[in-house]
Amino acid sequence: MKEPYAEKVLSPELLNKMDAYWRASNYLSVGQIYLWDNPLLKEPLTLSHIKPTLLGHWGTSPGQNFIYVHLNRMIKEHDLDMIYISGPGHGGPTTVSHTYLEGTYSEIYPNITRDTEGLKKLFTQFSFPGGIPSHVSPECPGSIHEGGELGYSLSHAFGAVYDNPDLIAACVVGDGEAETGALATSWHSNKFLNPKHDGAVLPILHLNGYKIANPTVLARISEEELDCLFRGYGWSPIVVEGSDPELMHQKMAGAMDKAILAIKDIQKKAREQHQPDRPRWPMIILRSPKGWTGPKVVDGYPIEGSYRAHQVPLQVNEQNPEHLRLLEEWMHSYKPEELFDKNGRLVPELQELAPKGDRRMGANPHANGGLLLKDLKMPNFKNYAVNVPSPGSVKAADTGELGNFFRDVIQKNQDERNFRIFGPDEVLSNRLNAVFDVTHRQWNANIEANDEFLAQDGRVMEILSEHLCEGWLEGYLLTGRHGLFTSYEAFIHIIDSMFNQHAKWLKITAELPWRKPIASLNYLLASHVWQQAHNGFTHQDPGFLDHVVNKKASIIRVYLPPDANCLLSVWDHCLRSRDYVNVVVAGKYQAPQWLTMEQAVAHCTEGIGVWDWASNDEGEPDVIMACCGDVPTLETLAAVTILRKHLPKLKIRVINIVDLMKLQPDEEHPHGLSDDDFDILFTKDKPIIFAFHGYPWLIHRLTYRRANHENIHVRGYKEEGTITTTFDMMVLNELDRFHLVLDVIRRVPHVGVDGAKLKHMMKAKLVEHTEYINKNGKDMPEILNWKWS
Ligand SMILES: Cc1ncc(C[n+]2csc(CCOP(=O)(O)OP(=O)(O)O)c2C)c(N)n1
Ligand SMILES: [Mg+2]
Repeated sequence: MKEPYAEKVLSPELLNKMDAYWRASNYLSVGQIYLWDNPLLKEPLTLSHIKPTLLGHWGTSPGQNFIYVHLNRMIKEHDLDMIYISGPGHGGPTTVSHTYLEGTYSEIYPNITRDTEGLKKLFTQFSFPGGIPSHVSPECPGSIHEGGELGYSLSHAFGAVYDNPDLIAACVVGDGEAETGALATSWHSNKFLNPKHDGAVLPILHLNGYKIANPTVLARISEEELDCLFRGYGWSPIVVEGSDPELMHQKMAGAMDKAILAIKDIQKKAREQHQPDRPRWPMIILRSPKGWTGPKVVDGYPIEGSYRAHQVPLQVNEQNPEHLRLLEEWMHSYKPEELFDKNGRLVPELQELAPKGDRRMGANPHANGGLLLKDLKMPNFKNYAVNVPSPGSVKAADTGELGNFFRDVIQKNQDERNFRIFGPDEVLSNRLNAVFDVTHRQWNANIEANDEFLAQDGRVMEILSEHLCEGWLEGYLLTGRHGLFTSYEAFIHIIDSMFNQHAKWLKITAELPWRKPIASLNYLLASHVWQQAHNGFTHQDPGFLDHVVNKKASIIRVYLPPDANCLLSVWDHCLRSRDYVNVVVAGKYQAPQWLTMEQAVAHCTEGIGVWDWASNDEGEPDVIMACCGDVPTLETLAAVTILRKHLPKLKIRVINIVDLMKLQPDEEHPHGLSDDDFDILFTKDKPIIFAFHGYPWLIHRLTYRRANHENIHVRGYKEEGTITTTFDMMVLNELDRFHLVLDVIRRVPHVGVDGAKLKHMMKAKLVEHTEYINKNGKDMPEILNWKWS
C-alpha cells in the first residue's frame, strides 16, 4: 500500500489536471456568491456584474471542493459506488459546482446549460429570490443531506450504507459540526455496522479550524489528543495537513488510496469470514485553512485561515470600490481561461476526470432513494386481529399485538434487507418482543454470553441516542428503504428539530419531479404520557404532537388508535405510505379492546366516527363525548356508563377520533372534515366534552374555526404529573371518568335533581379515590375491574 505522504502518488500530469479541476470548482463557488454577469471574466469586472446582495459561505467550499476532486479520482480508479454527504452543508456551492462540472446538474435542470449562458444562470440563482439556498438542499443533485442544521451528516451516512454492501458514503464532517451532540455520538455508529452486509462510511473531518466566529475545539487540541480521541471511537485516522496545493494533492491522494484500500481490505476479509471481528475503519482528517485559496488579507484583517473566511469574505459594493479589484484578482487566480472553453464549457481533458453515468456522485441513485424503493412485502394485518366478541370484553396490550405484525414484516422482507426498526433501547419495553423471534439487534461490539437478542446482523437498531436513531432511519429512508422509530413519547422531543428538517426536506422534494417518493418516516410513540405512573413527571409529555402539527399538512399524519385492531390497521397504512411523517401514539399495557377487526378497518378508514354501541342519542344528542387516544377513550366510556346509569334520559353521542387531522378543516389538511361533515358529527350547538391524549389546546387549535367551537370543552394533559397510580394521573389532570361526568353535568342544561345528586356522588368518588390510593398504594377495585357494559 502506498504511504499517505509518499511524494509521487499522482503523476505530474494528473496532479495538474486535478488541481485545475479544483480551481474550476473553486471558481464556480466564488462565482455563485458574487456574479450575475460576466461569468467568465471575459471583460474587466465592474460593479454592474456583481449581485446586489452578497450571500453565501465561502469558508467551507474550497476544502470540500478539494475533497470532491479526490473522491472522483477514487471512484474512477476503483469503480466505486459512492455518495457525498456535506456535513457543513453551507458549502452548497461545492455540490452545485461539482454536479454542474460533472454534467448531472444540467441533465436535471436543462435550463442551466453547460455554457456561458448556463454559467450565468447557475451563478444568479444562488442565494437569490426564487433560486437555491446557500447550503446543500433537496434541489441539489446527489444530496440526501441538507446540512443547514448541523450535526446529522454522519448518522445520515451510516443510515445510507446499512444494507447497501457496495455503497461508500463519503461524509465530510465540519469541525464545528463535530461539536454538536448529535454528531459527537455518531462516531459510535461503527459499532453497529456489519462489514459483510453493510457498506462503508468514509468520514472526512474537515478541520479548517473555525466555525462562524470561533475556533473549533478539535482544532485546538494536540495532535496526540485528536488522534487518541478518534482511535478511542474505533477509527483509524489518516491526517492530511497543509496549505500548499501541490503537496496537499499528493498527501490527499495518498490518504484516499490508503483509506479506500483499507475499506476494500476490511470488506474482503469480513466477507470471507463467518463472524468477522469489528474492524477499525479508516477516516481522514483534513487540516487545511478555512477559505483556502481565497483573499489573504482584506482591510488589514487576515481572511484565509481564519473565521473571517466563513461567509462572504469580501464585501464588493459602492462603499468598497477597491474590493472589486481584489475579487477580480481572486477569481483570475483560478485561471478560468484555462478551465473553460470559448463557449464556457469545462475543457474536455478536465471533463475526463469526472466519473461517468451513475457513478457521478450527483447522479448516484442512492441519493434519490425513491428510484430504488421497492414496496415492502406485507403480511395481511387482519391475520393479527384480536378477537373482540363484544366491546370491552377482552384485554390486550396494543403494541404487543403490533409486535406480531412487525415480526412478520421483518420475516417477509429478510431477503430484501430493506426494513429496520430503530429505537433508543425501548423495543422490548415498548412490547415489540415478538420481533426477536425472527431477528436480533445488530451489534458489532463485543457480545457476552448473558446478552439477549444481540448479533452482528439484525433488523433492530438500538442505541441510547434518539439523535442517532433518527439520523440512521432518515438516511435509511432517503436511500430508498423502509423503517420505523419507536420511542418513549416524552423523549421523542429530543429529535424535534431533526423531524423539522426531514419534514422540510419532504415538502421541498415533493415539488421536485425528479426526486422520487420515499417511504414515510414512521414513529411509534408507546410508553406514552398516561403510562408513566412509575417513572413520574419527567416521563410525562405528549407535546411532540403539538410540534408535529406545525408542519405542512401535506406531510404530517397523526394517529391515536384506541385499541390493537385499530393500531394494526393504522400501521398497515403507514408502512405502505410515501413521503409522509406518520406519528402513531399507542398503549403498551393490557387494556380493553373495543372493535372487531372489521369495525376497526372501517373506523380507521374514516379516521373519526360515532360509536353507536356506546351512544344512545338516536340522532339527537344532548351531549357529545369525544375521545382521542387509548386512555381517554377508556375514561370516556367509563364516564358514559356512569351517566347512562344515573341519568338514563341523557342522550349521549360518543365520537372516537383515530386520525387527529380529521379535526382540521378540509381546506387546511387533506384529511380534514368539511364543515358540513364536522357539524353533522359534532352538531352546531350541543356541548362537546372532549377527552384528549395530549395538551388540550391542541384540539382548540385544530377546531377553532368550527361552528361549534365555543362548545368544545377539552380535557387533556395539563402538566400535572408525579409518581402515582395510573388512574390518579388522570385525576390530577381532570381527565378521569368522574371529572368527565362533572363536565357533562356542568355543560348540559336541565340535568335536574338527578344531575345534582350525581355531581355530589362524583365529588365524593374523587375524595374516596384519593384516600384509597394514599392508604393502599393502588387504584380502587372499581377502577381496576371496571368493564364496559
Ligand atoms: C445546529 C446548528 N447550530 C448553529 C448553526 C449556525 N451555523 C452555521 S455554519 C456554523 C459553523 C459551522 O462550522 P463548521 O462545521 O466548522 O463548518 P465550516 O468551517 O466548514 O464552515 C454555524 C454555527 C447551524 N447551522 N446549525
Ligand atoms: Mg470549520
